[in-house]
Amino acid sequence: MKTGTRRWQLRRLALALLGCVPAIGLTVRAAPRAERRVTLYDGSLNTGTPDTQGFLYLARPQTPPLMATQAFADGVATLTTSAQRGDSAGWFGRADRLPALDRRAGFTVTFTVRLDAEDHSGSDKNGDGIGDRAGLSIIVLTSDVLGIELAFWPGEVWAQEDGAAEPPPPGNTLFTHAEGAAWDSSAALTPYDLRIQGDAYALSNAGAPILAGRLRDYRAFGQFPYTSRNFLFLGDDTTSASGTMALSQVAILLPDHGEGGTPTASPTVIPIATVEATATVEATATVAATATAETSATATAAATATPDGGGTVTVEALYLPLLRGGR
Ligand SMILES: [Ca+2]
Repeated sequence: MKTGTRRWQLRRLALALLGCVPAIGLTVRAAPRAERRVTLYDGSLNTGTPDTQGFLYLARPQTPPLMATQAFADGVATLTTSAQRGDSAGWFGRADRLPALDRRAGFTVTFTVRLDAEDHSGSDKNGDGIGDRAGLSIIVLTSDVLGIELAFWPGEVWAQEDGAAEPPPPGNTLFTHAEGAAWDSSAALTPYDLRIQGDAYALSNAGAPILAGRLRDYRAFGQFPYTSRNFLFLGDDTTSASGTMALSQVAILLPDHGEGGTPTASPTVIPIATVEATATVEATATVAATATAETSATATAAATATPDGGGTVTVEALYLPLLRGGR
């Protein structure tokens, strides 16, 4: 290779790495990783709340009547449980829209949220003086069930610990405050990237790291959703905290193997232990004849949630097992 050619190529490589020119034609280059984007919610489409796109909205009161609400205006969806702490409510990624969340291949959940209010006072479950619940949480569970639940407070984002059981006794660690980082989640609608790769997660904002740690195994909880595969939730999943959040987009970025923008439907497997609570539903005719009870339950959730064009549906048999009732 002529020296001049090599010099030109090195210069081009440097520019390519800086993003100034395409890296085409180089013998050595940082190959751009093909990525596909599965959009689950894009508020700018102005269709309404996330349950008009890739999510289900489910809510339940600890003590009726339910006061949690979702709303939509100007491209932004809002969800509030602030009126009644015992209410749980949130958006569940639809099983027929979620791609397989393969942690070995790696994927990124990108979401844009703002925390407008949050109260977790009195939520210390293990007596260490630190609250263990949050009014806004995101749960991501991969195709082999390992995953991460991140909790948002106005000044901190932190991870839920796993373990064999919940406290008490105080030595139990399941669903207690684990690693956290100071972070202002209330200042503005903020885009987050939650990268899942191998055994680890990493949360960042515009490339700046916020929090990272190991993936957790929450299966000791023993029921939906923590024993599910390919699961995504945003909202308030506890009766021990409340919050108000704004959400404008959610998408999943994953390696492109030629699927294009249409995700492959991946069944969400809910263990038998949770099926009994949801098996009374009636929409099994809408799923394949070979559907298992757990698939029926998921499909029914979708079918039941939109009978009247988007109104809030609170079907006891449906939502009862979906959140951490009584916690
Ligand atoms: Ca709550």
